Amino acid sequence: MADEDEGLRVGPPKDWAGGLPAVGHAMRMAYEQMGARRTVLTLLRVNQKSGFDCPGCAWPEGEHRSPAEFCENGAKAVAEEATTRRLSAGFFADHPVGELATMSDYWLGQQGRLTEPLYKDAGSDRYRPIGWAEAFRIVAEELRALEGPDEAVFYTSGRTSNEAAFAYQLLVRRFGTNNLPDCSNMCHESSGSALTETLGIGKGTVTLEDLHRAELIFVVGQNPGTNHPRMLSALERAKRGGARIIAVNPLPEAGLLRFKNPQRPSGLASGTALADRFLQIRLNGDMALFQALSLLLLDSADREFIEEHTHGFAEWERHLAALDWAEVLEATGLSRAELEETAGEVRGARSVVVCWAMGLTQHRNSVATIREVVNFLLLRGNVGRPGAGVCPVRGHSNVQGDRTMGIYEKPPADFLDALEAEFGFAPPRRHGLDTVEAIRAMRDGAVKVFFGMGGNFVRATPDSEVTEAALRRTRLTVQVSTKLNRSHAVCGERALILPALGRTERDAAGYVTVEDSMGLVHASRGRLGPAAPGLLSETAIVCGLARELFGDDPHVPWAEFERDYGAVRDRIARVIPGFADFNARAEAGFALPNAPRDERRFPTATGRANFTVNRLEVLRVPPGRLLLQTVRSHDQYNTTIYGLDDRYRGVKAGRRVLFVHPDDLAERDLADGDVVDLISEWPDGERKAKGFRVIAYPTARGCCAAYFPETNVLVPLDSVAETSNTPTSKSVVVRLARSSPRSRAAR
Ligand SMILES: Nc1nc2c(c(=O)[nH]1)N[C@H]1C(S)=C(S)[C@@H](COP(=O)(O)OP(=O)(O)OC[C@H]3O[C@@H](n4cnc5c(=O)[nH]c(N)nc54)[C@H](O)[C@@H]3O)O[C@H]1N2
Ligand SMILES: Nc1nc2c(c(=O)[nH]1)N[C@H]1C(S)=C(S)[C@@H](COP(=O)(O)OP(=O)(O)OC[C@H]3O[C@@H](n4cnc5c(=O)[nH]c(N)nc54)[C@H](O)[C@@H]3O)O[C@H]1N2
Ligand SMILES: [Mo]
Repeated sequence: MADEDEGLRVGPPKDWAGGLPAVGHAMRMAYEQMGARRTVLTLLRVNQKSGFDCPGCAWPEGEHRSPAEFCENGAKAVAEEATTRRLSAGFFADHPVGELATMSDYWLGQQGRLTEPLYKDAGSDRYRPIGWAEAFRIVAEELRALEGPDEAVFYTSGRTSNEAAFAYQLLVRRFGTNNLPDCSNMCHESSGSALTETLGIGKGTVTLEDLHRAELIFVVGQNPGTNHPRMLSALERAKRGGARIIAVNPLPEAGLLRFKNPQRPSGLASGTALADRFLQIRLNGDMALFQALSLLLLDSADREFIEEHTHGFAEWERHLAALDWAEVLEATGLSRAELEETAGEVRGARSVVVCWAMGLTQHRNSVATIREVVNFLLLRGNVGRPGAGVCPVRGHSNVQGDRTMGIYEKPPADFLDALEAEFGFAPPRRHGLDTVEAIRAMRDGAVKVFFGMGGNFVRATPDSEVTEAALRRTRLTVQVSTKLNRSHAVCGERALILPALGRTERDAAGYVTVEDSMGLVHASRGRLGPAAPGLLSETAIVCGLARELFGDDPHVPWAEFERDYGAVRDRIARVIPGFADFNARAEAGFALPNAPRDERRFPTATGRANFTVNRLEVLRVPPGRLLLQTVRSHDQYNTTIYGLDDRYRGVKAGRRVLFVHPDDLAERDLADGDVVDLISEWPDGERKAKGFRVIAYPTARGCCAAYFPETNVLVPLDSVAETSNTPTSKSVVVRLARSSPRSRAAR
């Protein structure tokens, strides 16, 4: 693999995000991928009423869309899909699978759109073109050859439309398994687990309007300047309305500090200071933070709300009273004064929203931490009233919708009952495998077919070496994809790549729909011509396979689904609550019912919002070690690498970097510019990622950060969050070892 880091340069980090450089940067990338005309055509249609939903993130659109709802990273996501680059006819003849497996994620992604179905036979080392009928026949053949349906897993990434997702889960359950792991298992699963138990809904409870009206907004464990840039406009608007913002993060992320809104001329010059307070917390210190704040606020509890709507308060209050301040200060790295001042701000605010993303969800105690966020909000009645509530900020543009459609390995009984009533077959009741369990099952030979609806399973998952071996052990891997990625190269004995239409492209079967992070459902309609004549939509791929597998199916009209997505929506309307009259309402868009938000009703086991007792455990790092978090750079979308810069953090032309506090460097006799290997120690052996250039960076003490997916190799498969089983990608104990400059090039 070429050393892409050769030109690596490091400068000072920025303290503001957005502004003209963001526009320029996005335009340059879009132009490189698409040329001038297409750049204008596509970027004007992102998130417009008659256009397509941005594949970038799940942040909602809002009422007043500016003519170009401009967002740098949204533009990059669009350009990546709408690129005019195509994988050439001879590409796979020239590049055997073994060679592709050595190429970087960046190189793979830059090769352009997939244009035809491809097949790698057992014993061959090359993909060759194949017809769709033949491809479906191979998948059906391998599925039928299994000893039981649970020997197959069906993964989903979060871009899949509602219609495709509904058809897909139907195919999988019709086949007979609930093995439907998804990217959510690695993402907001901890939020879903905690919120379902405590509030009775696995989603957020605020609208954009609530955010605009909030008096105090916490942004915890999230880097919106890079990952949800349009959220900055909402935060800016809230500030204009008088809101205060508290950022809780080990890193001083540019977007949290100051925002120059490219939408408003006045925003370009000086920008708006966003965070009024920056709590530079240690990794994994959030549970201690929220417990401490709650303790300080106990005397200002909303007794009426607690009495009327909640359960478990007295026990929780007793537990809090025993909180050990020394542990709080150790876990958070914050001072008591900072905590007291923050509590004072909460006390003075009539409405509080807490927003969060991966900084809260990817730790061993994530579910407990998020439960503690809920306790904190319930204490002062900050759920189910205007301007207040929980706001887990979702990642992939339709990851929330996919769950609503039944992409879930643990489907609730009432969902399965509704499917059974509608289609007249008995769906499997036994829970299926999540992402981590699916890897274990493939590793152990218990799962023999892997089907991926989008995504890049091999690179998104932890313990890269273990996971790669697991996939290579399967009989067949099938990847429904738009672009080449490493999951095509690290494959089963037989392998198929099925190229799909993207969001930006015209689809003869009609528009599709998606659900954003705040539970609004709306239509998405691509206008560009398909990247190649041979592409099928994801729904068509599902239906084509279903027809091959089930023949003339008396239960599901697959051919009709394929012709007209309206027919899929009619069925969704009858199966899933909140979708009545779906077809009539889809184009205008509508909000899904949300009991806590709409009615202050909490459909939990107790019928009330639950306070929960969570024992504080300080994550103590052994001497000499650091706690590593794996984050996104500004130029990537998960495993898709748009470019090699991380502008806001001052990094140019390279990715193998490690951000460490200067004092932690000094303690280790290391200096900015040194090259180190990262080693994670685990009972079953050490894991190593080689050759990272150290950057002296103002992160919290004892903590460090590097980019994923390069560092996934360090996260052991069995290091997961309790309950949600999410890999602990934000708290990996590592040792640094000085490395020879040569190992920089090695992977
Ligand atoms: N451009 C772009 N947009 C994206 C994505 C992308 O890759 N690129 N990915 C999409 C997806 S799938 C998702 S899930 C989201 C992810 O959105 P984010 O969650 O913003 O993504 P990360 O880069 O993982 O950033 C984690 C943030 O949490 C902080 N953090 C880490 N650990 C802790 C902790 O213990 N406590 C606190 N308080 N903070 C912590 C980190 O310093 C960092 O700021 O973005 C979505 N949008
Ligand atoms: N260490 C570490 N690991 C992590 C994380 C972390 O913070 N740290 N974050 C986790 C999170 S939050 C997530 S969500 C996962 C992401 O996991 P995934 O969703 O599996 O990964 P992506 O990189 O988003 O998938 C990119 C691929 O999707 C395909 N694709 C893009 N658009 C489409 C489309 O419209 N249709 C189809 N069929 N395919 C398409 C392209 O081929 C592209 O290569 O990674 C997780 N892994
Ligand atoms: Mo995600």
